[in-house]
Amino acid sequence: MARDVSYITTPIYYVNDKPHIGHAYTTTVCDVYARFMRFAGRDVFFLTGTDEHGVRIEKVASAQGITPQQLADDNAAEFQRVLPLLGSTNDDFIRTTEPRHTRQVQNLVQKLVDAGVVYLGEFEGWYDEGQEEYIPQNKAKELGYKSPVNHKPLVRAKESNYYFRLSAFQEKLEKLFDEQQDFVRPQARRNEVLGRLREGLADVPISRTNFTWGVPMPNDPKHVIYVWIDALMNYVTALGLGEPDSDAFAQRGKYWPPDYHVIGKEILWFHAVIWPAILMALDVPLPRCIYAHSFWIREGQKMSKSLGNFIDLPTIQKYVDAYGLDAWRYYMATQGPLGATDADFSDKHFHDIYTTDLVNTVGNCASRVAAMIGKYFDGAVPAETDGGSPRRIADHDWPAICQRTVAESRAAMDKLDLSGSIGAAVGLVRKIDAFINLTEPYKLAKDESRRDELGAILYQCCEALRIASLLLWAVMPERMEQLWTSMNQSIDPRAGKLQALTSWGGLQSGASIQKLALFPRMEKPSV
Ligand code: ME8
Repeated sequence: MARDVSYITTPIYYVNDKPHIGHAYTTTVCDVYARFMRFAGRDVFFLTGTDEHGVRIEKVASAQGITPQQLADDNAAEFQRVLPLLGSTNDDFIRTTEPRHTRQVQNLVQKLVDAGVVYLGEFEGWYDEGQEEYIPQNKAKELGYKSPVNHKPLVRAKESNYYFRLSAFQEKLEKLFDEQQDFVRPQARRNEVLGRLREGLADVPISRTNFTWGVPMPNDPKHVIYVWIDALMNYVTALGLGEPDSDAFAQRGKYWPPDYHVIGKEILWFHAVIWPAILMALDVPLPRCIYAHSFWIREGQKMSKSLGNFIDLPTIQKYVDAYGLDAWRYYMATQGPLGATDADFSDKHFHDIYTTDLVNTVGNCASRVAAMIGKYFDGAVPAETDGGSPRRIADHDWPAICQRTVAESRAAMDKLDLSGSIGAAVGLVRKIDAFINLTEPYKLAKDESRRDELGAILYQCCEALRIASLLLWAVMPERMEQLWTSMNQSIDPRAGKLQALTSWGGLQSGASIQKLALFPRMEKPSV
């Protein structure tokens, strides 16, 4: 059912690390969706933030000789500084050390205690210190008692902990996966989670006593709430769901539940199993979809700090400086790993996509159309109509072609199929190019008796280009706004009028058009 509000979230990023392509990617995916949906008239809330608690942060801070709060403050500021550089239009930035968050986490955990789904128990098991995660006995054996992530030995740990009664949600979760086939996407990730779910669920410890950097357990402060529980709750605390009397809830409560929690595949279990169980226990509606993307790899190799091949912020900056922010966003959104397989980032691929799609297609079409209108009509958009209705030239029903493209682009974006949505718009630009090649306006221009036809062709090209540019705005806002300026179009995407603006005929004949170089041709990869 169509909703007039939308909520989309990134994972909240750990402050033990500096921003890199992984963070930039997830943020850009959410941003493109948020911008598109706002333009389409939805009231959107886009959330990102930082995950600041846990033993990992405590350790990194102590190694640097600073307090965990200092480390969190410095790195959260860095994440916040980077967001505008990526063109992010997030509506809030939540930090898990903020009182608004910690207060609500305590309220929510207390509710879980009151509901009988959190209890105090004793536990002994194999613990991965790097991931702060217990590994089940059979899995630990399979892994040779080593961390699957950093390959350090697992340690035998014993704790008196608060437990979340995850086992009580086995049936409900299976039913959820069954009834809501799209709850986890893509399909391959859903199948993996479902497979593991069917192996059976054990209760999970949700408190720790071996360190202090976290939210204290309500009424038992020697226990600190496990960082993952604290972190997952950011999605509801930002909207005030843990304080129903708050202003935050009055203003933002309407945004729940989210359309998408966009995450990386490595954190799917927490989001697809533990989080819905917590929400069920709290009697809060579930998200529409947990979308677990795959990873960027680089030149065919996994990115890692030890290989020194991580695409870090200075590298991202180099691409942005050389090709422009919009080209960076375009590459992220259309070539990224939203599907079930990893995506390879390479200099050459980046350059090729920039050249093929942006220089040779979008940029070239815009300058070609503007140049012809400049040359044959003194830069004023010619008239299309022939006795009141659009002319049909070379069997092209442009209003229908554009309408179909808009519907396709919109439907794909709704499914978070960014490359499908953007690809539909770029496909429209390709159709314009093909139409020019077919009708050869430069030849018609020599025949004065066919001037009306020439005018109609160029009107149709320009109008279809305007419609394509509206669909491309979410991914490439700066350049599309430049294009609108060159077409004398005053468009405010915040007004949410995408549908009305994309109806055929929005471009007035007589409007003056200027030629511009939207995407300058670049020599070989310059990064
Ligand atoms: O996991 N390619 O935080 P984090 C694509 N705090 N995306 C990547 C990537 C890559 N090579 N590497 C990382 C956390 N990512 C937790 C989340 S949410 C309640 C708590 C992305 O700083 C990916 O989206 O490690 C992943 O989920 C996120 O960066 C990890 O961020």
